Amino acid sequence: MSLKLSGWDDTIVALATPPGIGAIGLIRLSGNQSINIVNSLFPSKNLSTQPSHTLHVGFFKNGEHSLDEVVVSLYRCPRSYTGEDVVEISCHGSPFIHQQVIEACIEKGARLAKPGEFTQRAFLAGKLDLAQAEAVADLIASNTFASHKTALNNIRGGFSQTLKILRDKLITFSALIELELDFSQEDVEFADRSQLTNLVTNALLQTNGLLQSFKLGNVIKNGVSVAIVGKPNAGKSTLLNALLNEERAIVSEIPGTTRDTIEEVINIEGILFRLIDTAGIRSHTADSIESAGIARSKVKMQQADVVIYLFDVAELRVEDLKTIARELKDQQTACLLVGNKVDASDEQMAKEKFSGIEQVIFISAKNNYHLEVLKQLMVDTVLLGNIDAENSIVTNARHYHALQEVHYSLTDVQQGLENSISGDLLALDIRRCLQYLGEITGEITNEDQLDYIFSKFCIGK
Ligand SMILES: Nc1nc2c(ncn2[C@@H]2O[C@H](COP(=O)(O)OP(=O)(O)OP(=O)(O)O)[C@@H](O)[C@H]2O)c(=O)[nH]1
Ligand SMILES: [Mg+2]
Repeated sequence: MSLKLSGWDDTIVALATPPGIGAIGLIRLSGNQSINIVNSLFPSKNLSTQPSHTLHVGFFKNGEHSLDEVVVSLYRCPRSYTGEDVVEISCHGSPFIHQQVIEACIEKGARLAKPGEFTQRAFLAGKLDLAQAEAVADLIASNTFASHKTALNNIRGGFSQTLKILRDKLITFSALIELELDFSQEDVEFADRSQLTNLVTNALLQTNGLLQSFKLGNVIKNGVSVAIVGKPNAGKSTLLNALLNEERAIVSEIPGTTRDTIEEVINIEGILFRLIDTAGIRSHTADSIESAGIARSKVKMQQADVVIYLFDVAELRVEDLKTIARELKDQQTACLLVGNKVDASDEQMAKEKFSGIEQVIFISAKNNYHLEVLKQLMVDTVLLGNIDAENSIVTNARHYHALQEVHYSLTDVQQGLENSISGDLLALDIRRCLQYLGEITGEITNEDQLDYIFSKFCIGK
C-alpha cells in the first residue's frame, strides 16, 4: 500500500474498553515503539526479549511509583490486529488507573490514538479491506441478531469477496482491451466481446441485487419505521402498548387523545422496528393542537417504511377502506390494513364485510388477539423480496453510492458493446467502473476519505 498517512510512524495508545469503573480496563498500544515504551514501565520482566503472543504478569511502575498489578499481552509485528507491534495492558477497572497508565505511556513517547486509528492501521497494513474495516464499526454498533449477522458476514469479507471477483475479471478484460490499443494498426481483438457481454450482464445482475439489498441492509442497521395511523379512537395507542407490552401511550375513549407522535422500538425476530403512534386523522377539527398533530401524522406516514392502517371494524365503511387502500398503494409505501376491535363485534361478520378488499387482517389490540399474526406480517413485509441475510447485504451509504456508479458504468459498457464502439472508449468505461469498485474496498482511495471514514469509529478501536 503506497498510501502514507501523517503520524503513521507514531506509536499510539488508547483505552480499548469503555470508560468508567469496571472489573478490567484494557489499554492498547500499537506501533514500533510500543514494546519499548511498556518495557520501560514494567520492571518485572524484559519484554523486548519475549516472543509474540505471550502474557506477562507484573507491576506497572512509573518511576518508583507502582500503579497497578497488570497483565501485559505481546503481539509482535506482523501477527497483530494492526500488523504492527501491539501491546495490551489489562489493569484494574479504575478510571484513575487508566488515566495514569495512558499518561505514563504518553510521557514515554506514545500519542493518544484518534478514533478508529487501530482499525485504520489494520486496513493500511492490508489486514482488512475498507469494507471489512467499516463492518467492524457496524459490529460494535449492532444491537439485533440480524445487524450482528450482516456485520460479521461483512467482516469476514462476504461483500468484498463478491466485488473482488468482479473486479479481477474486469481488470483482465481491461488489460486485454488496452493491449488491443497498442496494436491498433493491425485491427486485432484480444478481448472476446461476447465473453465481455456475458460478464457485464452478470455483473449488472449482481450489482442490482446488491443495490436492492441496501434497503434491507439499512433496515437491519437502523430499524424499520412503522407508522400506526387511522381515525381517532381506532385503537392505535392501545396497539402500540400491546406490541410493546407496556402502558406507554395514553388510551381513552375520547377521540383525539393522542396529540403528538410517540416513538418506541421493538425487536421482532431480530429485526428492529421503530413504532410510531400518531394522532388520529379526521377531516374536521376546531382544535388547533389536534390539527397540528394530524399534520404531523401525515408527515410521519409519508416518511415511514411501513404503514399500519388501523380501523374499527364496526365503524369504518367498506367504501372508505377501499379508498384508503388505493391512496396508500399510490404512495408506494408498504401498507398493512388492520381491522381492530373484533372482540366487540363478530370476527366472521367483519371478515365478510371487508372480503372485497385484499389482505386485511383482524385483531383485538385490547385482548392481544392475533398480535402474533400482525407481527409475522410485519417481519414478512421487511423480508419481502426474499433477500436472505446470509447473502451479501449492503448496509453502508458510501458503498451504496459507489455501487450505483459501478452500475451506471457497467450499463455504459453494455451499451458500448451493443453499439460496437471502439476499444479505447470501452476501456474508459471499464476503468471508470474499476475506479468505483476500488473505492469500496479501498484499493483506490485518498487520505481525506480514509480519515473521514475512520473518524466515525470510537477511540481505542
Ligand atoms: N373493545 C375494544 N376496544 C378497544 C380495542 N382497542 C382499543 N379499544 C378502545 O378504544 C378506545 C380508543 O383507544 P385508543 O388506543 O386511545 O385509540 P387511538 O386510536 O389511539 O385514539 P386517538 O389517540 O384519539 O386517535 C379506548 O377506549 C380503548 O380501550 C379493542 O381491541 N377492543
Ligand atoms: Mg391514541
